[in-house]
Amino acid sequence: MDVVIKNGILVNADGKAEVDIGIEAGKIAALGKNLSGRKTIDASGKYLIPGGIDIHTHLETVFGGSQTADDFLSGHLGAIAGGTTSHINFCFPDPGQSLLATLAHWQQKVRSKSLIDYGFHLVIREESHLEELPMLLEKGVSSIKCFLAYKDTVQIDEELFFKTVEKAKEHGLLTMVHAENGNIIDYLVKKALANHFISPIFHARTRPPELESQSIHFAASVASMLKAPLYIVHVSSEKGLEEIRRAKAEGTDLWAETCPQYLLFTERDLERKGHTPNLEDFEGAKWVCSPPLRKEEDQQALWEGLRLGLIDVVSTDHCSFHFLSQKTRGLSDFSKIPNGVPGIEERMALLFHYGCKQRNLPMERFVSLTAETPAFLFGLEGQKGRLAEGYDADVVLWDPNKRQVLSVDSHHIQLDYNLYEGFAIEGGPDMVMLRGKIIYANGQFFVEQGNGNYLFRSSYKHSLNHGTKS
Ligand code: DUC
Ligand code: ZN
Ligand code: ZN
Ligand code: ZN
Repeated sequence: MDVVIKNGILVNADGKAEVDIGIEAGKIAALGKNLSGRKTIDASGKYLIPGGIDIHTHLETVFGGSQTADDFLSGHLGAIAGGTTSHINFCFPDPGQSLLATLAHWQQKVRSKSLIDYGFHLVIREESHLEELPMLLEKGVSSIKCFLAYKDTVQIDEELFFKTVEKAKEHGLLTMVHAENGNIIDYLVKKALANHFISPIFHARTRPPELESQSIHFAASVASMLKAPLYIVHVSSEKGLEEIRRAKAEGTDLWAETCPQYLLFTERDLERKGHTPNLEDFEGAKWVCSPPLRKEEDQQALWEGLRLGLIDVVSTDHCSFHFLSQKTRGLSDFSKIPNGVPGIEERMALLFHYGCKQRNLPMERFVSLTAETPAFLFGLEGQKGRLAEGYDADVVLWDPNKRQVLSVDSHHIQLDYNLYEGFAIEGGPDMVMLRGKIIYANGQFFVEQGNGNYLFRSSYKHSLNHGTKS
């Protein structure tokens, strides 16, 4: 073996084991006792988990007219420092641009910067995109995304959504949906502004949870009618989760995601007072994302949903905008605050601390939510998301007792604030390995730009036929 990792507790979604990991040519070559190799790593007192997979990121993206603060390079630095070794980013076609041209453009953008492995979901914006769905699997793209919100920009109508889910199924693609009723949100926003309600809290007040649950209900009904698979991104509310529960109980092939911000903040954070001169009342803009942050009962319902398996994936929706130079575009109009929050760096540690440590979320479930189920759904089964023979040796040596105080002063992403500033948590990666190579250890990076591989993904059907999940 090239490398053997000894004395750790290996965790997969289906169990834990005290075994050595033997690595050869970037792959896991053996799991067992008393393996020997040219190099040995001691993992005493640590967990060995599969590298995190964040399947919901917006790096190097123009969204709502603003360029995200993080490009692929800074986003990947943050990802690595947090134990994430693969991600899938959204590619938005420009109006009139084809899906294949969009994909080529994004592959070009990331290539020279990448530190970790990356894939792309394509966003469906117009009817002409349907013609290209049969070509996507050949390009290694097994998922597409539809927006039912963001009127007049990326929102599509119900008819195009229906046709997309129908054709995606036919061609082995998984449809993802941002489920909020964009038409009614648009009306509520205009009405609020006409009444001079301009501050960040009105972002939440104009996007009530009913507009999420109604939209999830619609999307799930389409999936049910068509017997097609559907993935609901960033479920934020108890009402939304109720729709997930109902659809799953009826046997719809539906999968749901939530993100750390919905588990750890509430709409009260939109009313925070800050310390920045002249912007004291605008601090809450840092927490503006869509769907918006909700109430404590929603948080509790989401934690319960994680435990019960109603929520299948925790990803981030990492979409970072600087506070001073970007969020302030909405100083006198909350609807102009760029929508998005960071998370790619903190996702794993937050779920570990607030989930595993504070709420007894089993380690197996942590691994399922952060790596194995994302890999399974998004066509990486057999490659990533598990520590098993033949899989890529993406191994994180996770120290359950590592103390961290999250701060803008120590994060690796490129952003002028940290959403979790001052959070004192326990747990984090000591060492991160991507395809058998140590890329991060004890706070130091050992990786060069261009290191990442394009994730050529297969159809979700492949996972259903061969997968380890039932
Ligand atoms: N919501 C956000 O907050 N940012 C990016 C996209 C989205 O749907
Ligand atoms: Zn979204
Ligand atoms: Zn309903
Ligand atoms: Zn998103």
